[in-house]
Amino acid sequence: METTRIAVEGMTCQGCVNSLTRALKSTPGVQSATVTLEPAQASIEHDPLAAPVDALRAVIADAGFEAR
Ligand SMILES: [Cu+2]
Repeated sequence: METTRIAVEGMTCQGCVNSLTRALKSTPGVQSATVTLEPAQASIEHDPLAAPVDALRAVIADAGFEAR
């Protein structure tokens, strides 16, 4: 497992935090995900082979936010 922190733009409320958390946690290879508004970021514990960083960034984009 590896922990990756990604800055996320576009989240405005707890609803955004919750939906992104759900999207990340339902991604195969992701063990846990903690999303916060302040600072606006996602901290993700993941298997880098099953869920590489590029895939995590794609999940964030698909959820409607911008990975920085
Ligand atoms: Cu929101």
